[in-house]
Amino acid sequence: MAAVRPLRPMPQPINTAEISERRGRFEAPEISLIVPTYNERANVALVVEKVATALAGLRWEIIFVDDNSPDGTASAVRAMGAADARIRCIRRVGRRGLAGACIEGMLASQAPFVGVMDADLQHDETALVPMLEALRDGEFDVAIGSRYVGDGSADDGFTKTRLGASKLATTLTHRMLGIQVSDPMSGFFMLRRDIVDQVAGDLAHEGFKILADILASARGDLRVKDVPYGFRARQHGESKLDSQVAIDFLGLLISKATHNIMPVRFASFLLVGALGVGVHLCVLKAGLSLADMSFSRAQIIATLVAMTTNFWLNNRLTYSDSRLKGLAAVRGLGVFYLICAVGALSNIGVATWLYSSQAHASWWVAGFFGSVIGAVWNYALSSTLVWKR
Ligand SMILES: Nc1nc2c(ncn2[C@@H]2O[C@H](COP(=O)(O)OP(=O)(O)OP(=O)(O)O)[C@@H](O)[C@H]2O)c(=O)[nH]1
Ligand SMILES: [Mg+2]
Repeated sequence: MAAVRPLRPMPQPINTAEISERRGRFEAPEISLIVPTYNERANVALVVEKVATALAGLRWEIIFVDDNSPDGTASAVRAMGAADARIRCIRRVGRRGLAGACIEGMLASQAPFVGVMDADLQHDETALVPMLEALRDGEFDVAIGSRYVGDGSADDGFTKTRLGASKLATTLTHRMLGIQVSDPMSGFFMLRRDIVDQVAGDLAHEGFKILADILASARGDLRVKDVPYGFRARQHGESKLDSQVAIDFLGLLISKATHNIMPVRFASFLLVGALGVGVHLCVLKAGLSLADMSFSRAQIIATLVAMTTNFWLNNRLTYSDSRLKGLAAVRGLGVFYLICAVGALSNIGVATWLYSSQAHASWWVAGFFGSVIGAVWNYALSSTLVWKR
């Protein structure tokens, strides 16, 4: 039998020794520290200074991943990189998101160990060496900077409300994802680079909680070392934490609890939809009781208000990375009304058929599947026609 001719010439094995001989010797770093930034110009030089002191004598690099900050963070980083090749900047244009930025930074690393740290100096850089030591001898896969174990504390960095929210999020993560680490909400951690390669395809790019996602995606297979540290107050600039982070987090929990069957964005879309049902009922009640309207008039107004609220919330939260503004938002709202109207018709059509004498489904099965069809339709078409993803 004739040998199959390869479509492309077979690649020659890479001779790394020859390459370093030809180009001069540059040893790869042992650790890459990924620092996501958005409007952190005033902090980046301080981060480099503190990290350089903490990691003195080690082979390190810092990769800042900046989402095109309007304050010029990326150019500040590049200016530092011009004088020190250990400082690099990935500038992402037209995209936003802390988790996505961390994933890209980690995948751009050449080092066997990658760490993630915020740019606002809330994380204590002196914990980096103990983290690295925990990983080096192979006893642990992940080292987590923890505020809730041993000498760790969150007192300086959190208000009482923020501490309460962080503890609630931790409990939800423990219960829903079965992750039993002390601080799964931590944005300060280090792990082996090859673990990132293994789970990268399962990680959600939306949201803030990349560590919880990595632990959930590895399905409990990682050996974790807690490294206590004191969480500090933000040095300069403003927090980027807002209501979108909360909805992204709930979306992530639902997505991971369903083993990625439900995408994070769809989970957020459903959460917004659930809020819309609440809005609908409140407006309906107000129309009937306060304005003395007929049921059908109150129902029409409630439907329009709920659809408009849903559009606004989805535009701010679910699709914040492709948010529509001005005329594009008005056009988007019109298309959203149309999609929802067809979604409602398909919901009613499917449910009625299931409940009919041909299909014999019980009322709740018919109602449930009708709603699922309507929700999937609304999501699929909104994603492609309104927010054009
Ligand atoms: N690349 C990128 N970085 C981001 C984005 N949002 C936040 N960051 C960075 O992520 C880090 C954490 O953000 P913070 O706003 O400090 O959030 P936090 O620490 O959870 O909240 P605070 O305790 O209120 O500071 C900071 O270095 C931010 O600059 C984003 O959309 N893209
Ligand atoms: Mg912060």
